[in-house]
Amino acid sequence: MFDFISERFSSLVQAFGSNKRLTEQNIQEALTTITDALLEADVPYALVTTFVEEVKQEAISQKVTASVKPGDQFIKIVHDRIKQFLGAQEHTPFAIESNARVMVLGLQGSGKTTSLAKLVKWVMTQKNVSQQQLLIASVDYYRPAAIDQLEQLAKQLNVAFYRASATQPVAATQEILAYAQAHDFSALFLDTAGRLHVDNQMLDELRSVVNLVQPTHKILVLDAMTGQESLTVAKAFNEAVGFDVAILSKMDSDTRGGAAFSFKYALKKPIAFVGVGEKLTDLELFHPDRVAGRMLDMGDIVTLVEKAEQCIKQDEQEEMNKALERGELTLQDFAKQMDMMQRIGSMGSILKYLPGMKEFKITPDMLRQGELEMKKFRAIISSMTPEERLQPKMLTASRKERIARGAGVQTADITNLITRFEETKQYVKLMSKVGLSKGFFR
Ligand SMILES: Nc1nc2c(ncn2[C@@H]2O[C@H](COP(=O)(O)OP(=O)(O)O)[C@@H](O)[C@H]2O)c(=O)[nH]1
Ligand SMILES: [Mg+2]
Repeated sequence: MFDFISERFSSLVQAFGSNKRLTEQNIQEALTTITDALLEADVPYALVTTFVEEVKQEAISQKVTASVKPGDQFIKIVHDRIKQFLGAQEHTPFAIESNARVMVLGLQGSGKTTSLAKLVKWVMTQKNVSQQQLLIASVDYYRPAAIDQLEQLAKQLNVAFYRASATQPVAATQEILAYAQAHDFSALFLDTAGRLHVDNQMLDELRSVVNLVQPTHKILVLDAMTGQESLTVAKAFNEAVGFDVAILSKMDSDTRGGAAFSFKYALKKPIAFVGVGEKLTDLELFHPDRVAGRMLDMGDIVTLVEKAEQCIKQDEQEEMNKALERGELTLQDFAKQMDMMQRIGSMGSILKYLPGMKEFKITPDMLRQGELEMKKFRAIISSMTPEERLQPKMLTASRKERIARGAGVQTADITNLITRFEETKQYVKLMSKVGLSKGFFR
């Protein structure tokens, strides 16, 4: 998510390895690195200067050079400053109370419709929320088929969807509100129309809809890929209709992270969530402290574990834990594990949450190889009979040939799978012996 910034910043962490002595010169060099990284990440110039000046002042005032572990302390100053720039100490709690009316605003293509659906999915994972009480609707009559897109998503979510018979935003809004009230829905999620650029007709339309709905949550959706430009867009929306929090979409793309870095400071409003993919589960709460850690390539295990919990059902997790504790992993479990991994995200996206990964220099090619291998393994296992999955020993040459044909791979791939599987099994056995295996991600 913050690859770009963290690639530059991780050199800082390395250069200031814990006991390194700080001099005026290497502090100045570090500040230059920070300046360059932020400018390249498309953070506005004035903001970069402010940030760097604050880091410098603090470094001087704390007499970093005299402390025991000056390197660590300097990195901590940078970390804390980033955290402060990104928002408060903690993330902004986001909750849907009863009688909530949630509206998303933003330009066309910014990710409003997708983010609205992701948000509903997220709300459904919260305690005290009954899925039956949620209603999804849209007043996007600008983009053809926009409402169909949302209806599809509502179906996937298995949440009620209402299509107004009017095709004019204000009349449709009235209908939707009446419907929500008549059927006792406790939360309404309303999608709105955008335009390619900020435009008065859109803002007028939004104002009238907002006046009618009196939303409890006005959420601005911004495309992180548009960099600095997104700050200008946010300001325009803020002046015209106002908003409470933002969702920054497409943080998984090769965005340089500048928009996320600058948002809170420039708009004085928090980012509540970031979108990290096209799937409905690809929405993360925005935690300034975790993000600061990621920018410095310190990893973000907490988010990874949360992601795993969201994508993997409790009973699946427990079943896997049991298999692991017994130390009796079968190929079936192995396939299941790969399947669980896949649901959390691609290998590349998972690695991004682990600390110090930049140092390993994992190339896109290595990731492709890994993904390919996993795909092959899954195909091979699904071409096996249930007995073969339980007892790989029975895989004779002729069976291997049959499976290879079925899975569209070479027999060597099957041998490779068995080797990997045996290694994993030995490892798991060892772990369960020393009592370390507490499951997949714990
Ligand atoms: N990779 C990625 N794509 C996204 C994300 N959010 C939205 N998109 C894609 O961006 C495009 C526009 O999204 P949509 O919700 O239709 O935008 P809207 O016009 O504002 O409603 C769609 O193809 C989405 O799949 C995200 O977080 N990551
Ligand atoms: Mg839309």
